[in-house]
Amino acid sequence: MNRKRESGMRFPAIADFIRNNNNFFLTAHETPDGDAIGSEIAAYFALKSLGKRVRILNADPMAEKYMFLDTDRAIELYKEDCSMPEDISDWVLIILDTNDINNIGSIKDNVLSRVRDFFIFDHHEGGDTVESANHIESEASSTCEMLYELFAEMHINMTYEILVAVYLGIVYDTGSFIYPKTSARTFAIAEDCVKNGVSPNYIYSKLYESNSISSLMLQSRVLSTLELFYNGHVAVQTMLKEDILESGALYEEADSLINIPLKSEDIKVSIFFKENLEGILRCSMRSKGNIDVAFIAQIHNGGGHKTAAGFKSKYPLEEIKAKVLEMLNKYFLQPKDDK
Ligand SMILES: [Mn+2]
Repeated sequence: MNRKRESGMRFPAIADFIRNNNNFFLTAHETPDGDAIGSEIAAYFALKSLGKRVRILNADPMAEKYMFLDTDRAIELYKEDCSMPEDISDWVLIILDTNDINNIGSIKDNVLSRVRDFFIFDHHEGGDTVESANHIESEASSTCEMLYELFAEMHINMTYEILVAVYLGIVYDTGSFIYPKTSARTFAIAEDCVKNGVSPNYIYSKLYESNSISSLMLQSRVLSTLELFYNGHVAVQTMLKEDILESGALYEEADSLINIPLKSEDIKVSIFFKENLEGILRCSMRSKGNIDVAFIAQIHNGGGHKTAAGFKSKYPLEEIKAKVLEMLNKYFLQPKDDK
């Protein structure tokens, strides 16, 4: 991306898109995380303040812990009997926190295909081939960080509701200001949020101290599946449908379990296979240092960043596990089985 400060404007295309339209749908990637929800809420209030009509429509439910951001109860879950505007051809769609239109679930066929136009606003890698209108900055820490800077450039009044959503998205996507894309501007934006009333401790408690007992039980089950490969450098955890049902937890409560193995110094890659209640198997990967896991996701029609990526598997568990482990071969001299 080019941050052309000389020309004065960094976000001319999306700013025009916002100015030139009046009716907006907002969406984000499937199983929306803190940055996806934070982005939707921040964009919702910003667009509202410009007098726009705005609806947030997601393919998957959001985790309970994010609900406090949605003070207008604006986030809707797409269902077949959802009431859609009669003038939907006068509406446009902004896709946040993903640059892959296959990653927005049922919104693709039910909203994207029916609106007049759409715009992708994102910070993930792999957007080089995106042909639609878009603004993608793969070195930004989060979509929320980019939105803050867009709204600042558009002179939008940053209310508490916008700032609290922006702050939450940044904290989530930077792992509390420690992941590689955390920059001085990330801190500058966070500082402005805190100066204007956002409480870091309150957001911490919402994000990390609001889990249910059933999610704790799910965590204990998932951690018990831990397997190590490549001389203890690659961790694999697995969650099956039964684990969700028997713990009583929600699928989205497994969100952060992939980060646990990375707390061990030796673990360089953490892989998490998780099956949802419909039996769809997803592979998520996180890595440290110079290990690129995005290429594995891209080969399987997924996406993400160098150190955080994922895809939906077409193969059964054992088969896809073998394939993914094999692809990490080039990073590790040792054989994959630690026997
Ligand atoms: Mn993000």
